[in-house]
Amino acid sequence: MTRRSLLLLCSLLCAFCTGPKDNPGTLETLKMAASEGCPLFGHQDDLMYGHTWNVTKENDHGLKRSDVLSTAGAYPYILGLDLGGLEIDSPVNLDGNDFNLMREAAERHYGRGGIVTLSWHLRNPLTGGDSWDVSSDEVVASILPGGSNHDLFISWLDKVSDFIASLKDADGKQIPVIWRPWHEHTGGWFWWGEGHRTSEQFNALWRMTYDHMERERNLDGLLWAISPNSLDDDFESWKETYPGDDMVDIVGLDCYCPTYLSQDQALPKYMADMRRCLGILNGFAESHGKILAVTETGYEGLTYEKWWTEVLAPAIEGFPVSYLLVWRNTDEMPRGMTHFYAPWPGGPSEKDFNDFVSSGKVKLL
Ligand code: BMA
Repeated sequence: MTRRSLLLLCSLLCAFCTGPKDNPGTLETLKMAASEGCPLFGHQDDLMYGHTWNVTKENDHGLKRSDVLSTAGAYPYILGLDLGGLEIDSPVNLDGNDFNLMREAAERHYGRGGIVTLSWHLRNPLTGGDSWDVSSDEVVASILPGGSNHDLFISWLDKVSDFIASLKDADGKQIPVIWRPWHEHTGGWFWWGEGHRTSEQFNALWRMTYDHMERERNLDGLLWAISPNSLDDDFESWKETYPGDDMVDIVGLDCYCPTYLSQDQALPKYMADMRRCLGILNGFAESHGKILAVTETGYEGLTYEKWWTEVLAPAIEGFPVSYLLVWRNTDEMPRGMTHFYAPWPGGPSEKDFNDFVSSGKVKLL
């Protein structure tokens, strides 16, 4: 049998499955959390740095610290990490995390019983800029088969695949991960986003990524998460950029509390956006047999003390959300000490986060 007909046979077989399900343990944990109405709590870069500490800078292989742990006494269930920078052989990711320490963090977290999710803020393969470089609308076309950057991009996918394959459990087996490429594609800020390619090109991009990682590289245990961002109008249109049931396990929403509005306006808008978009995604997830998640959320700086119990909890109440992930806690943003989304000891929402956890409406590790 030729390689081409073998690939075709694999595609046909997969078309009869409801989705890529080679990660039963993690899948069942997520389904259970969704059915219990108690999402698993996630935090981006939780083990890598936090309020006034950073394992890369301190070369700390202990990997014990966590702002969530020091606030609430337990690690987050989900650890988010980002692979941006791996594609250009950088030793650190785009936020300065050493990739070897990231590997250790992923393995340590999995060893503790947690779940790892990976995103990828990759460079722009056409211009050499970053993910936010939207100066050309030809980037996706250039990496699809036949495009001038196709081979380069496949070499990038191989580097990411190598990293994922190198994540091992105590028995030397590759650990399962929630893989969330091409996130926030319904927004216009990333080169793969709305306005910078057609819907068909996006779906082809996803398929190419999926085929390469699953079929060429045979990576085990990937759960594929797609995560459109909330939109002010016509969120329903996100479905045009859904690649297909055979290539997605989790449909998640990226929805942030807007910082460009005053608090009085931002909090109600966030709650309304979350409920409206989750309602649409939930209907979709149910009819397609997929798991619902809030793949990114948060309120930068957490300046509203009761954000957890009075804003986030009611915003997701009643939806079968399997996990929710808040973004990173860093003091290294150019505009100052505001880029914090998880609680920290002494921070404004410390008590409220503990109330949120003890209410049983979210689960830590
Ligand atoms: C964004 C910001 C950036 C960061 C990127 C990838 O939302 O936090 O500072 O580089 O995520 O983590």
